[in-house]
Amino acid sequence: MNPAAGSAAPGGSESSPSGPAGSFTALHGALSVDGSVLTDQNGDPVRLYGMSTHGIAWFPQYISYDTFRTLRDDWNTNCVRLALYSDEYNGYSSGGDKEKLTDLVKSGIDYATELGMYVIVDWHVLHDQDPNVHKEDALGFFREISSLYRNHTNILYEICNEPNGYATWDSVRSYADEVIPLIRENDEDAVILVGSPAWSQNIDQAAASPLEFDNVMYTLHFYAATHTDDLRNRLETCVNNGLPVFVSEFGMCDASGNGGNDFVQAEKWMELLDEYQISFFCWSLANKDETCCVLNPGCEKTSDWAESDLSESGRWIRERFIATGL
Ligand code: IDC
Repeated sequence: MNPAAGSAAPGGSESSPSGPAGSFTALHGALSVDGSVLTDQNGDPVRLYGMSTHGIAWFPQYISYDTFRTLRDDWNTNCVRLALYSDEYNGYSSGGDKEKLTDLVKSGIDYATELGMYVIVDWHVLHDQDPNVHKEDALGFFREISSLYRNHTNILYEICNEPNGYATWDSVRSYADEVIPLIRENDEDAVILVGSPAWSQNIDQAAASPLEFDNVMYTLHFYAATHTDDLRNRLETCVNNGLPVFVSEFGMCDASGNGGNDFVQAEKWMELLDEYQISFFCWSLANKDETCCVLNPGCEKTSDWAESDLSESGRWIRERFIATGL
């Protein structure tokens, strides 16, 4: 095996851990956080954007080379987020097949790597509310992935999607204080994304008491038909005060994932994200019958979609990705 290929990554072990020569990931390499800005291996600002999968236990069909190729070439995106629910139906810690789910994550990383895309490994805390509920599983999962892919420069670790309910910033912090050093034992420079209470809206609490680690960004999630000026103002204040913010999930509809899209508010969000060059990921890549999904219900294609395969959300966000440019 070519030692440059590094880890014993299954499936994609032939591809270089930083992606094919000339690819986006090969050009930008290992990322780091400089003040509030995500930067590439040359110290230049870099912006990641693309689609989030839906729960991979429910929609495994979109973990495919051709799906990601279409997202790269036809949707003009440079990164994919892999959403692994911890505690919804058949989640990693709630009855799902751990090995199968981990294999799906590995395949997703391998396809992204072969395509020269960055990839976010998202431990999708939601129903569990407090990430400490399944902390042991999270530690086991992140230990496995970060050790297998220790030489990859294209992985970002999102350690808790959306703490909510009774979860406090202190409980998130104590979770992060265990998970981050464990990932860093294997991959000392990996960029790590951290959520905050109230479904990753309370970034002001993180700003008031940031984690002690470097190369960390704080996620802010919005759903445009629900979250408007207040949350935008919070984002702006935090970034202006130097907080590194990363929008690892958003929707154009309301926070239930349904209801109508509000493209006026969504456009305001996009303008703000453009102004600060903040990374952004749309929820979600699936054909479920809900507004947030970018494929029409009934569309069975997993790649090379025609305009008519896309939902209203899909048509809008694809245009937005293309307009963003690389
Ligand atoms: C929603 C899905 C829906 C699923 C539900 C599970 O769209 O199909 O049944 O989760 O509880 C989030 C979450 C994300 C939600 C999404 C829409 O991160 O998992 O997905 N949302 O409700 N935060 C705000 C909205």
